[in-house]
This record gives sequence, C-alpha cells and structure tokens, in this order.
Amino acid sequence: MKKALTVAGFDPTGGAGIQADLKVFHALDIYGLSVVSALTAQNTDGVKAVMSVPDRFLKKQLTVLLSDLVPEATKTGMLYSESNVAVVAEMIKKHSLKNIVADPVIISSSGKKLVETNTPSAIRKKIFPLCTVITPNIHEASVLTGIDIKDRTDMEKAAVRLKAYGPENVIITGGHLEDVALDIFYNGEFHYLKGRKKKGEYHGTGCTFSAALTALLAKGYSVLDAAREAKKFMNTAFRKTFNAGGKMRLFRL
Ligand code: PXL
Repeated sequence: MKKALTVAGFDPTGGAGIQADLKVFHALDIYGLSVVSALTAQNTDGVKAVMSVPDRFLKKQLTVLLSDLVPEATKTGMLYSESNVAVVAEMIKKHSLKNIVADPVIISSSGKKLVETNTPSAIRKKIFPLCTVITPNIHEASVLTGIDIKDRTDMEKAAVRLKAYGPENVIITGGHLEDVALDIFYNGEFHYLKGRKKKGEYHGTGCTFSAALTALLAKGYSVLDAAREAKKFMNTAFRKTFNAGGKMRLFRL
C-alpha cells in the first residue's frame, strides 16, 4: 500500500486542509497519513479564527510518525508561523522525504488571513528548495514573487521567478483569469493545463488539487503526468459538490 502524508491545518467543515487531503488520498487509493500544523474555526461562511500548533508538538508528531511510517509523497498546506515552517523543513531533510508538494496557503477563499505575515517568505526560503512541485494560486504567486499577476504573461513571469527559488517544478493554478481555468506548469519549459471554468465558489479547491497531485506522485507518476491527471480528478470532483447552506460549495469526492 502506497502512503502519502499531509502536514496541514484542521478545517471543521472537512472541505479544506487535512480532512480534504485524506478524502482525496482515499479516493485515489493511497493510504493517508496526517500531521496537524494549525487549527481553524470555520463554517461555509468563512474562517473565523486560526491557531497554530506549538513547534515542539508539531515536531513530535512528525518524529514519532516518521520513525515508523515513511510516505512515498508528502504535501504541506497551511503552516501558520515562520517557526512552524522551520520545523517542517528540518523534518523533511532529516527523514529524507521524497516527492514534496508545497501548497503555500496564505488566505482562505473567503479572504481570511490564515498565516502570519512573514510565513510566505519563510516557505519560499526553507520549503521551496526541497520541493518536487509547488502549487500557488495567482494570489499566492503574486505575494511570493512581488509580481502583480493580471494575465497569462504575468503568470509565466511569476512561474520563472518561483522556479528560481528552488522547486523542481512550479504549477500556478489560474482558475479565474480567463474563460478557461488555465494552470501554468513550468519546469524550464512551459506546459499548459486547461480545465473547464466552474461557476460558483468552491471551498478547498487548492487543497484538493495539491492532494491529488501528491497522491499521484506517491503512485509513481511523473510530475507532469501527475499534474494532468490531478486536473482531470478536479473536473470530476467539481461534478460531485453540494451546497451545505452557506455560500461555498463543498467537495463530496
Ligand atoms: O484553502 C486554503 C485552506 C487551507 N487549509 C485550511 C483551510 C483553508 C481555507 O479555509 O481552512 C485548514
């Protein structure tokens, strides 16, 4: 049985974070391991409060888990503080983890800040150089590069800059820029991943995509094939959503 690990935040709705990742891993026939880095209080109306897991306990979870179970792939999601980021980077190196996917979470889809102000630059410096692939959306790519992304050319410029921070591959998920959902994949060459644009607001899209990518890497797919397959997985996932009452739709998977 292949295993994948998610190091991410806890979302009580189950739409994003750890629980979303575990559902995706299961749907793709991968055994899910999870380490909690932060807690959130939220519903489909939005995130109301966030709280970090203390560094020592974050480290303990990883040390104990990884002394026993070694994942074929690992993703990082919401990491709250610079010191949380340092712990995760140290553990990735110490345990020689492979197939690292970083989803550099900054704000929720409802616009709430999920991490401290200096966290994105810590992720850029400490996590990106260890990554097989990073999956920022346009907002995250703008914050991480300082490029105000307005069109496809800006996305390409940002992808080149992000690759220079050290990851082997960059995927900027483009969703809302054009009338197709265009993701830019860059590994020295550009590849374009197109999907159908979806109406409405979905909770946990970024988590779901990066978890699918992680699961597919755990299965042994090449990064580009994993990205294409993860995009197909999203097309199916968008068909299996429901409205729980608030404004956000949730993935059922
Ligand atoms: O979608 C980003 C995200 C990641 N992780 C957690 C979240 C959210 C958004 O709400 O709650 C735990």
